[in-house]
Amino acid sequence: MSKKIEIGKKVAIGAVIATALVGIAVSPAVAGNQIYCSGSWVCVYKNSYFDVPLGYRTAGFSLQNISAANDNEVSSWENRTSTDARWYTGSNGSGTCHTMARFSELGYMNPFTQNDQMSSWAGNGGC
Ligand SMILES: [Ca+2]
Repeated sequence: MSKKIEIGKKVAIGAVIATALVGIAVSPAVAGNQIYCSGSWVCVYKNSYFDVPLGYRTAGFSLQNISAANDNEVSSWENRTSTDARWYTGSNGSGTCHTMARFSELGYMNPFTQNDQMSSWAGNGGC
């Protein structure tokens, strides 16, 4: 009798773990670099898949240029704010604009049109 109860418990625990794993798989908004980008921020990284943080801003920040040291270096980003953000290939909002939608991320920026091309960004809306 007691063995049957034990087996039942193990099955129940297994089901809980399986449910948790499925939950992680279908929640891309909580991926990214949760250690660095731990607040309601827009975060950018030097390498793909949220490696080597370069900086972060809170929601709604005004248009600004990327620092000279990090200009044309960003290779992935995440927007953990509830506001759309955007970035430009040129300084001062010039060049091509790309939206960084609220609660989204891009671990691998297009190597031909986006990677290492970010020169300015803003957190007060999309393109
Ligand atoms: Ca880079």
